[in-house]
Amino acid sequence: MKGLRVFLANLGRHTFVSPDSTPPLGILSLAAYLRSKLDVDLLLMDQRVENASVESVVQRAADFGADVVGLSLMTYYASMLGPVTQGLRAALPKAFQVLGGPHVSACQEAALMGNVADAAVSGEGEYALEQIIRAHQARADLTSIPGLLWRNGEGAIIGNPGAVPIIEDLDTLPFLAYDLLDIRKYRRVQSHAHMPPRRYLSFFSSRGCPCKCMYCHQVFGKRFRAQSPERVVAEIEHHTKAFGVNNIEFEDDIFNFDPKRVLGICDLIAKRNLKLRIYFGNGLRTDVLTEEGVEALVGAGLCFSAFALESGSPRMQQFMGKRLNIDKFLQGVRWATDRGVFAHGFAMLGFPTETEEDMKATLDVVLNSRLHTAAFFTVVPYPGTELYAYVAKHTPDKLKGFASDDLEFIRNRINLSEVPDEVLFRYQRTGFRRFYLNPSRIARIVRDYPNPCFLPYYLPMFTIRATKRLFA
Ligand code: B12
Ligand code: SF4
Repeated sequence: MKGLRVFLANLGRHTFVSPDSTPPLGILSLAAYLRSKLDVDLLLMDQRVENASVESVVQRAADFGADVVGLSLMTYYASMLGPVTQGLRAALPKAFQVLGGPHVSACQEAALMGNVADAAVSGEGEYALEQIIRAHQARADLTSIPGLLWRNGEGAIIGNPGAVPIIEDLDTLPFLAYDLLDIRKYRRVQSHAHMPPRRYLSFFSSRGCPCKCMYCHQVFGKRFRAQSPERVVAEIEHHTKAFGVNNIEFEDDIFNFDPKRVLGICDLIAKRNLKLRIYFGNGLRTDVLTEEGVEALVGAGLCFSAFALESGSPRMQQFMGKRLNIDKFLQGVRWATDRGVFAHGFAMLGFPTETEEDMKATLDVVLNSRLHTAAFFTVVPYPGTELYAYVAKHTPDKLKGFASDDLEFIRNRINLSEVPDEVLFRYQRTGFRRFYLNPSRIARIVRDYPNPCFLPYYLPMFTIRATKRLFA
């Protein structure tokens, strides 16, 4: 195979409401894998970090002369698929267009509706994309690629039997193709860790999460698979040295699921004297966190972590399937903050069946915790989740006029709970206000914020959060 041109784009925009942008680990992993297996020329584009228009995406692919275009996206950006794929079809009529990422995993064959892409891959894309490219090059048909969704000559959407194969041994994956990305662009925008702009790299060291939260998409399945400490640290060392960066963020769903692995990673970071500053934008799970693990992570450079409580009501914990032990949550946050880690909390209000008492319990836990910052979200049902199926079955009227592929989606004010709208949104406003307008919390933010010299940059962000929904 020679000279095939593969253009991979992460679709998205960063907006005032969602200002964060992180390196697109999906296409970075696909690119690394493809070049280890095939002789291909690769061009990567992150529309989100560039805030580029649909026309720019098409133009970039056309200028490159792409033979294969891979588009990665969340459902949030699905309304872009029609214009992007039609634009690509007009500019590059022969290019094979394939969709992937969380949107396809959540929406399956529906991801191919309303656009002209040729195929879509649900779940992990490495093996499947390799096979698609090989088939495209050999002009072979696509019927033998397990689990592939594709459009036949008559335009019908076909789902091949079987499942898209997953990578069993994540140590076999080549290092992320960071050399194909201009990482300087990411220091100009907010990262997932809600820290001021700075030079950093993101990593994803495990796939699959055995937990059963009803609002989650579970892109990587239920079985936890992880890279070994040696593989994780070798990749970190390679990239941080190559780019002269010491800030790293992990995006894993449940990084600390295996406490021994955590200790192994920290031990190697210490032995290699990597002098890292480590951030968990997506969080550490508190019911499998150990004090020894926190101690080791702090020794390895941990300075920021998110902690997802979601609800302070034990009844809601059972209902939503998260089943977090609330005392362990508070203890985990304390272990971290006692050692100087800056802690950000996630809370959700407004689950189906949720009462005012449940909401009060959530506010009580968050307000009385040692978290430095927190976000109170209202619950939104995303298609493809168990939560969405529950709402569609029990209260279908609540889904009327609700478009999850809309860029304004995040502003949707849906109320799935038992309480009237004004009560739900009052709890959200009160949560933000009481949390942030607390002098001792403000003092702790100032004391513990990683990189204190950046605090002045943080003030506008803090003000936005402190006043969020305050006047709505
Ligand atoms: C980092 C992250 C973000 C970043 C941005 C990510 C980005 N680069 O664009 C930020 C913090 C901005 C973010 C925001 C949100 N996020 Co987010 N985020 C993540 C997180 C934690 C990690 C993503 C990642 O790096 N994964 C690792 C890589 C390797 O996986 P991957 O990208 O999925 O790629 C693999 C496959 O999907 C596939 N693949 C990917 N692309 C392609 C392309 C082709 C052509 C092919 C064939 C295959 C393929 O192959 C890859 C390798 O196997 C995921 C959780 C998760 N488990 O992935 C949630 C996740 C993607 N987010 C999610 C959600 C819901 C959101 C929000 C809407 C949350 C909210 N309510 O605010 C917002 C969106 C707001 C907005 N304005 O965009 C959902 C997406 C659900 C969906 N249906 O789209 C996820 C899956 C979380 C979950 N478990 O429910 N997020
Ligand atoms: S712990 Fe996180 S990744 Fe796992 S099911 Fe719950 S929300 Fe999803």
